[in-house]
Formats: sequence, structure tokens, C-alpha cells
Amino acid sequence: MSLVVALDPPLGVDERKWCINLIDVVGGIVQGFKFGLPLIVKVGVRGLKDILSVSNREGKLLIADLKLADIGYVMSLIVRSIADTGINTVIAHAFVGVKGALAELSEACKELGINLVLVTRMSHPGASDIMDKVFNDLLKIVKEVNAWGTVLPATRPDIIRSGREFLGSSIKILSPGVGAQGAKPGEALCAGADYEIVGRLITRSKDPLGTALKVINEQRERLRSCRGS
Ligand code: BMP
Repeated sequence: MSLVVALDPPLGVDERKWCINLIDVVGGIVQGFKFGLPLIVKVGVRGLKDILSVSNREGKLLIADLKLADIGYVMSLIVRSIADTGINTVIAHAFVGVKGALAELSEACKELGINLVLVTRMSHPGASDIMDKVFNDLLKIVKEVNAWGTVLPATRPDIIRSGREFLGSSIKILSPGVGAQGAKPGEALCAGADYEIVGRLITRSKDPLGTALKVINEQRERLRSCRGS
């Protein structure tokens, strides 16, 4: 299936141990991990490198969710400083635009062999305040900078459908919002997403492996019924 686990360690844990343990426990059945700012702020780039160096990362999507939103020079500096940790994908915001921002970041990512993913619509209700109004413009930016993928909300399958229609099949859609934010496993995949990103439902579970297996089964079931196969 197409499951990426969001690793956002809660306060008060040993972040390094927490991540290494979860990667070890569910790594055999998921397609990747997303390392968010709650982790990176705490452990730093060196800590992330250390976590990845002791984890089995063969064939995994390893995403640094930096939600970059700055001038191109600064975003490129950040990506260059995180490039040797072992991550292969970074997330930036599309709204900063192309010239002097994403064009430069996209070049840096290409040079470093890192996938660039742009956020075009978020999963929380407040995303409708601004993001919905400029959604089509943000999607155009994804195409213009030739991004590898975009983040679209599992909580809004209608948005995923229209994103997929506009972007075609070659750009990946990564969808957070499953579990803790209300979307059901498989709903985003049925709407056209390539990956569902699941955090707390799995990472805060008493049985992360059992819960991840349940998520994967639900994804399969829902895909079977929506695709009729
Ligand atoms: P959870 O499954 O625990 O709600 O985690 C969702 C993850 O996806 C978090 O790491 C969050 O930063 C990320 N995310 C999101 O929830 N909505 C978005 O629109 C974009 C995100 O990156």
C-alpha cells in the first residue's frame, strides 16, 4: 500500500529513541517516513542524520517536512545543509512563488537528487480562508517548477480529485489528515492520492505495528470498493 508515517515526537520523550523505535517497528510494512519540524527543531540536522544512519531506510521515501517559505537563497541553504542526512524529499510551500524562490530551490533539489514537494492546500479547516481562493494558482506553480509532488488534504477528497485532474498522473500527491484529523484510510487514495500520511493514529497507538497493519487493510478494502476490483 501507500503509507507514509509522520514522525512528530510528543514533548517529554527521547526523540531519537522514539523515532528509531517506530522506524524499526513499522519500517517493514510502510513506504516511508516524514520527519517534521517538532523533531528537527529538537534534534537538529545532526540528530536527524544520526537517526537515519542507524535505521533501515532501503527504498523508503524519507521526507524532511520543513514547510519552507522563504527566498530561494535561504531555502536552498537549508536544503543543502540537510542533504547529507539521508533524506530524499523536502516539503516547501508553493505560495512563495517561482522567481527568486521556488525556481532556485527546485534547481538546488535537482542538483542534490532530492524530490521537491509543494504544499498547495492544507488539511485543516482554516485552509479555506486563503488557500482555496488561490488553489488553482498554486497548482500551476507545482507544474511550473516541475515539482515531484504536492501535498493535498485527505480531509478533502474533492480537492484531491481536482488536483489530480489538473496535474495529471506524473506528479505525486501526498495526503495527510488520515486518522487524528478525521479522514479514513483509503479515502485519499480513492480520490487519486499516491500516498497517505498518517501520524498520531499510528505513532501514539499502544500497538503501532498492529495499527499500521489495520490502516493498510482499510486502505486495501476501500480501494477495492472504490475501484470495483
Ligand atoms: P497526524 O496524522 O498526526 O494528524 O499528522 C499529520 C502530519 O501531516 C503532521 O506531520 C502535519 O505536519 C502534516 N500535515 C498536515 O497534517 N496537514 C497538511 O495540510 C500538511 C501537512 O504536512
